[in-house]
Amino acid sequence: MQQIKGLYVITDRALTGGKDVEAAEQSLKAGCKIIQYREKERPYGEMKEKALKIKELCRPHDALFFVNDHVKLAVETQADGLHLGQEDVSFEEARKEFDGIIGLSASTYGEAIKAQQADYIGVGPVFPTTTKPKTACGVTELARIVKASKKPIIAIGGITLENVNEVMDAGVEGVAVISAIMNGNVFDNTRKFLQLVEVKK
Ligand code: TZP
Ligand code: MG
Repeated sequence: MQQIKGLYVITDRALTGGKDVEAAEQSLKAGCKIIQYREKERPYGEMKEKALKIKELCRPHDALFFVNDHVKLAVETQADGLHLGQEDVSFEEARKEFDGIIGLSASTYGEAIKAQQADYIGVGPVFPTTTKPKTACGVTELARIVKASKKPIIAIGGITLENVNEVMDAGVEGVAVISAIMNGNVFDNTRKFLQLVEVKK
């Protein structure tokens, strides 16, 4: 199983004015090696079409393609990975149908300890963020989770170019970013994040 580390970029249809596939392409061109297609509202057919496009874009860039929430979509697009939240189908149920990488979300120490069957754990929000209005755990708690976890931790939530060094210093394997990459010039934002994340890896 490929290691999940470094910069993990997540699409957002609203922030990109519906151009989430194009945004994914820009991020891949800038060097991002992990992309997650995150969509919670559109019809299945549209999601599948976009997911397949992003997956195809990943191939020449040797990047991993992840699907958020939807087990069926991950199976049918033969995604490299699937990411599940606390409210989604359980890891065990998903594993019966999907044999790729499975990541789980945790927002607290307790949730992270319970999620140790996952291939990696997405911990956050680390900082307050409008993308997911939930209590932020902070960097100190993040570092405590990293120490206790046997599985790689990917930090998420409110991560920006200004705080990414501090987050990496907590010992995480990588950082997942939505708004600080999807707002504005996706290519430039990705480049800037990679410059900071790569040296800390
Ligand atoms: N899970 C925890 S925080 C978060 C998710 C999906 C949102 C991250 O988005 P942003 O815009 O990078 O804060
Ligand atoms: Mg989810």
